Amino acid sequence: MVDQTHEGAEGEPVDGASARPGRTPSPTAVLVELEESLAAHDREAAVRLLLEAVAAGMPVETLYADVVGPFLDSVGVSWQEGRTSVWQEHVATQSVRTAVEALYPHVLARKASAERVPVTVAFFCPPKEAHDVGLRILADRFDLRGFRTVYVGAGTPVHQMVAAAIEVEAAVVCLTASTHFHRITLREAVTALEEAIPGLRILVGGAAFREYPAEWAPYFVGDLDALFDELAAQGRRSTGRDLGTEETPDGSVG
Ligand code: B12
Repeated sequence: MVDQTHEGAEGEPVDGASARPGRTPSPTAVLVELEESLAAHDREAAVRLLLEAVAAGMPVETLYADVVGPFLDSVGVSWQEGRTSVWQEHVATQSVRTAVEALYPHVLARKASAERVPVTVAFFCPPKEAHDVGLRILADRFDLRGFRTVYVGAGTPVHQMVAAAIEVEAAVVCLTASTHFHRITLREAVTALEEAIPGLRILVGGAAFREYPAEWAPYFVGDLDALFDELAAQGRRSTGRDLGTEETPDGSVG
């Protein structure tokens, strides 16, 4: 049974995790324990560990940036060096994914107390792109900041991206690519989206953009928090919710 009595970061309940009394663990301690759990192929321990870290007060953002990201990076290196096999990599990724999905109620609970940003953001991987965990985590970051998110995910055909972005009235589209090959497919997606939806803001990221040709610079995000501020300000302007134009309860403009 889910214990909903305990609280996590920002005092919000963390569904799916049992609280452990005591201090918030350090990201390094959680990372080491996660590596040990998955070296033993212990999915149950790995998922519990990640949920309990948040239940004990670690912000989801910290868990993603300082535990999950570095962990998956090291799995990638280990796989590249032949120390981790493909099935072991899959166990590690799926365990992380389970924890990320289980943390979504917590993300939504925090979102409920964030100022709503009247901007819709859609998230897609291009065709044949399977790496979607990074994009999924990114969607949580937008949720936490109050944006409306539509997460579509892995292997989306380009024409379907266009149809979805139009249907949900996305103002921003986030695309991910992990390899040079997928970055080429992404170019096709960017062209199609730009042709179909003038003014759409397109952002790219993922492992393929750790180094990238200069042509991608306009789409690349340096500082995520600065981007959130910029998009939120644009959203407020487009809906007249900027300072001085806020509607008062009696309908007049304050
Ligand atoms: C898990 C994994 C897989 C899983 C994917 C499962 C899944 N559903 O995601 C599986 C086993 C399927 C897989 C397959 C392959 N993989 Co793989 N995989 C990884 C691994 C270990 C982790 C990926 C991950 O989730 N990282 C963690 C997330 C949090 O990081 P991230 O994706 O970079 O995202 C972060 C940022 O980049 C950013 N971000 C991401 N997208 C966006 C978008 C925007 C707009 C913004 C602003 C930010 C942003 O936000 C995230 C949070 O910070 C990486 C290693 C690594 N270093 O990443 C290799 C890695 C990406 N894979 C690699 C390769 C080569 C492959 C294969 C081609 C292997 C093969 N020969 O079959 C296939 C390709 C499959 C396919 N068709 O896509 C290489 C890519 C090398 C390269 N750049 O060319 C890597 C780097 C491993 C390595 N060290 O060589 N893989």
